Amino acid sequence: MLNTQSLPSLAARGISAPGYARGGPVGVVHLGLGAFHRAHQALVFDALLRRGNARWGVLGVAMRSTALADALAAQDGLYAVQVANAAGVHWQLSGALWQTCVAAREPSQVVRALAAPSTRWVTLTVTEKGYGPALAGLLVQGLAARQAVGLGGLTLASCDNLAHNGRKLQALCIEAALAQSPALAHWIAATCAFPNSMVDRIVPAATAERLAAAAQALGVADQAALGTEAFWEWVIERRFVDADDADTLAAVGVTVVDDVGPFEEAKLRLLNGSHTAMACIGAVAGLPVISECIAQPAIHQFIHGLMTVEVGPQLSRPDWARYRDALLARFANPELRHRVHQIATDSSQKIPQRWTPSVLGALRTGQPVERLAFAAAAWMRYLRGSDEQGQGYAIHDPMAEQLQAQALALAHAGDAAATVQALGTLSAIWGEALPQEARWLARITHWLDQITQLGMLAALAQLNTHLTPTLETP
Ligand code: CS2
Repeated sequence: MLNTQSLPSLAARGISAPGYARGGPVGVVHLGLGAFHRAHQALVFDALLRRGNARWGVLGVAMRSTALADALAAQDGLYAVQVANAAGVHWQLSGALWQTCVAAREPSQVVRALAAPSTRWVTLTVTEKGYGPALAGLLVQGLAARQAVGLGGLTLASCDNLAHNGRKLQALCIEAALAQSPALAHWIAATCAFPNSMVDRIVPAATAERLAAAAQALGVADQAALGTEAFWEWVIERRFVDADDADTLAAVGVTVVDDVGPFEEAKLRLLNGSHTAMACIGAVAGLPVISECIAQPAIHQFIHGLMTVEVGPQLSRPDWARYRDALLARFANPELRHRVHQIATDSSQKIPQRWTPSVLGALRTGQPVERLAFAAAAWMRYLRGSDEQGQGYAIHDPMAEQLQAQALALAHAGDAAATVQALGTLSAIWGEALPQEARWLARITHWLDQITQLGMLAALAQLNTHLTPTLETP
């Protein structure tokens, strides 16, 4: 099994070991030990540590699940990441995780770490649904302990796919602190920094195949191995407790800006918006992974049109067309095997960031919404819980029970308009204004009918023929 003892043999295989001392007091507490953090921020911290900056060792906190935290602990926090793009594949070892624990099992360890003098940063990847009172309670307990012993504040960087993620986290913490003591809330507002940040790297959940490839490449088993693409981007707002962190992070490739807004908007709506659309389409059509979706000419044309005609023109990121082209290539990466069902998980929490603002913007400016309506219809079809080959699948979503019951009841009645009336008017997903837009609801109904009658890909081909790019491309 991979651990500190394996490092010399890995070096012999051309995999460079972290050449720095590991295991001192950590500088970063990270909440949410999923694949994304381990293949993104943790590798940035590993790069800083490799440059001799010992302040970026991480305590990796799993919120609930114990298996991964324990597997990592047994491996001394070491794990390998397979990085793949058209140029080739290589393995990289991360030494940034110095300790791991589980918030639900060892909450006091998390609070102690938050209140430790060495801790300077908190990063979070707790997913959209994680931003609730439990998270705020944990953070505020740690911050209160810092205040009580006279320590300074922390930089708390949300790395979740939420618009204005730093501001949301700040509001959540200050609200929770206010319930305890106005002085604490004031202290947090005055001493802690909550930068907005946009993080981007496609990191699928690990598979048995990936773990087998890791064992082969490393010569030892690695239960925490991952695969990812070569591309990564971290754009973070210049808002740190220690202003010097801006240069430190920039030196290893992080982009520090005054306003993350244009980057996060483009990423959520182009990358994540396309992802959720392909996830629903692919799940219903029986296409298991994103690279197989985008390899279908009808889906490629649809996603290109969605980004070019309906989403891109609204964005303020100036180079969005270049970002779009890069995305089409990234989606096609055959090594990633990014499962559509993984991306379709929690769609009710994702659509409000990924689609709703684009629909509203397009309606406001008189742009077409045909492809967005198709995506919404694909999601409603997806919620029935079985694909076009009759294969059933589970819907993993905090609203699953309600959503699936509605999708199924109405599907049996064969009434697309009633389905759209039920699922297209949920304000938690679509806001207050969209459920009033009769034209929008009518287009979803049209496509849901077509998908039901013709099948997903045939309906998509029909949409593509009707929306010829020459008429629409600006
Ligand atoms: C994906 C994201 O699972 C999902 O919802 O859309 O995890 C996506 O891969 C990342 O945000 C890419 O940066």
